[in-house]
Amino acid sequence: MKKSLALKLLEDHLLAGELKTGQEIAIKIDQTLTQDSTGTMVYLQLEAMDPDKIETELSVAYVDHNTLQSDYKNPDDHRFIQSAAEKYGLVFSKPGAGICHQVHLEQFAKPGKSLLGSDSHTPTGGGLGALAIGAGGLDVAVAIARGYYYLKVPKVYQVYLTGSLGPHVNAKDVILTILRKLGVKGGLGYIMEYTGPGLKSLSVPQRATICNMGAELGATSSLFPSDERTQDFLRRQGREEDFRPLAADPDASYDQTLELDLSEIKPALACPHSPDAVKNVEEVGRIPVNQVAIGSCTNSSYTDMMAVVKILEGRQVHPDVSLVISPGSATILRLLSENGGLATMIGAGARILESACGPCIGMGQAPSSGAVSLRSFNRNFKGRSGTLDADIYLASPQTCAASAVLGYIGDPSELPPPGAQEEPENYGPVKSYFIYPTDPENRPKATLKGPNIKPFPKTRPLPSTLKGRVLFKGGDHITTDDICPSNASLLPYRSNIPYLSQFAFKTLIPDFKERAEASPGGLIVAGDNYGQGSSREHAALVPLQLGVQAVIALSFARIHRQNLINSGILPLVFENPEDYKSINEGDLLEIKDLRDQLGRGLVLRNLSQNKDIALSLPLSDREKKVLLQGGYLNYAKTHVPGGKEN
Ligand code: MIC
Ligand code: SF4
Repeated sequence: MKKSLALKLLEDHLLAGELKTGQEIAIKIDQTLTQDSTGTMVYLQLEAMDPDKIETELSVAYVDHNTLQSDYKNPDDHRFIQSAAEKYGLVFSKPGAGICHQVHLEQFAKPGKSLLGSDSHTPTGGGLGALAIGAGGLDVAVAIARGYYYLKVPKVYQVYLTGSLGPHVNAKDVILTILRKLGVKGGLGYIMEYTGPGLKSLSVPQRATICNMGAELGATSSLFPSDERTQDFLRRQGREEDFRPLAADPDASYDQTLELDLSEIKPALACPHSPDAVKNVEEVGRIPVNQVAIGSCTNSSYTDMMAVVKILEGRQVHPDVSLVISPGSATILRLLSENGGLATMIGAGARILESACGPCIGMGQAPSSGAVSLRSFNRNFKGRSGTLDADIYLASPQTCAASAVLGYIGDPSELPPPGAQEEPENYGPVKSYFIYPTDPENRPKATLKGPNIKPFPKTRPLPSTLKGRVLFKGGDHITTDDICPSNASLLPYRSNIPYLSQFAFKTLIPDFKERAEASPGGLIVAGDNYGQGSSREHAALVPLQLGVQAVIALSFARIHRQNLINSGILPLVFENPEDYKSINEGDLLEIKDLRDQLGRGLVLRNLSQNKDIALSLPLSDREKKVLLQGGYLNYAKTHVPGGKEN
């Protein structure tokens, strides 16, 4: 069979299992990345496993999310992560180095290597041909300590590109157009693989933008081949030796194909409150805008920043607009400061932020009440900006910069084209923010924990009878931002699950915690795509802390489903969608003989309605054992893929 590149890379890394769609396999992980808001949990779990040495070729611990230091909590987390990196021999990337995905693309990701990251946008690395996957924190801790990661063999979705982008169009418009066509569930169970003659017109930073927002399609990963554009990028980054050509076999077979002519793509806009609520900018009319934010791991590359500079040159930010810009890395910030780009931004009236996630995760720059904020970011879920009633739109840096000048969401073609943006001949990557591992004998024996770093909640072995009330019934596409909200006041508590649990589901209902305390051992009922968005395992640990035993949904997002299993919470699926409609909040539910029935169809008795409901719980043998033992941590300590079983 002629193979896709995705299949080739999975095959190269296969440790156990069969490469058949839907089967669970274990793959070797070459590199990991963590960021601080998920990283503290990763390193607490790594400490609980306490390996003598790490099993990856390279593991990098970034600090880019919680960089606001309004008291001791965030800096204590940074110090803890640094001490864990030093103890276990990881590279520590200090705050200021930039956003993990941008920095990793520039300095560490390699074509053909596997990369697992505790952040859903890890597939950014697919832009240079890495097999890059986002996962929950515990999966990443296991990859560091044990070298493996389990996943279901995805199908492969070919996106066949022809043509080349017009002068006002950004790679962001490509992925927004794909989101418009396929929706936030469209990539579920797939690796998105980009092919076709249009490839050669796209640089690595443009490819990375497209792969980055593959996360919003729900895809397992996104992947470009490694070709002369990849070699060129690596040469400019001073690491041409990392280049390795990689491509699918000619005439490889794919499970699905989408054809896209890049020349036909127009400036696009994701409207509130979902990245797939996409229209073309020209379709929406003149929406006055109050805030424009440019940056994030999606669109903060050097060429993106220079497109913004060219639009701002000789112009002023509109009086009613606050324009904030966060360049993606220290390397980019330095280049902009050397070539005068920064001076142009400041001269136009932009507010320059440090190279970090910043407003993308609500770390500052919350919009005013009811404001319209236009962002070059990847997520516009309700409340994520820090202002519940703000309307967040997503667009390219070009559309953002033009709108900041115009005062309304405007098509960048209303201003003269900024011209093609060349990458610098030599990026001159900044290395001064990295702390590299020392010799094993010189490493510290202990980590440094501040008072806000609390132990993670203990998982429970599966009971034989599960009985509990429906604490909350939600609709489709409930995000991890709904389950465990994030903003500048909550992010400092990412190491403190008991505190965070007070805010569970706060964007949807005010009293989830009180409900959970009044009916211990409760359940959650939801519609399609439950747990979409972030990889944060906090969205499983918070319900675990509150005693939740199971979630019953029409379907689950990939990373969140695994996080639930890792935490010993059952991800149950309605066999018949009508049953979802019939269940009410407060109903008392029961499943008998759970341990014996696991992995088969389950019968749930709705005791309040005297009605039986058929559920399914498709599990691999490994997942079954993990649930029976009550969580992944203990299981992984001794498990060897394809080897002796626990
Ligand atoms: C996000 O963009 O939602 C985040 C914040 O980067 C998350 C990680 C987190 O919740 O800490 C992600 O994408 O996984
Ligand atoms: Fe950071 Fe935003 Fe990217 Fe998440 S999506 S890693 S918060 S920049």
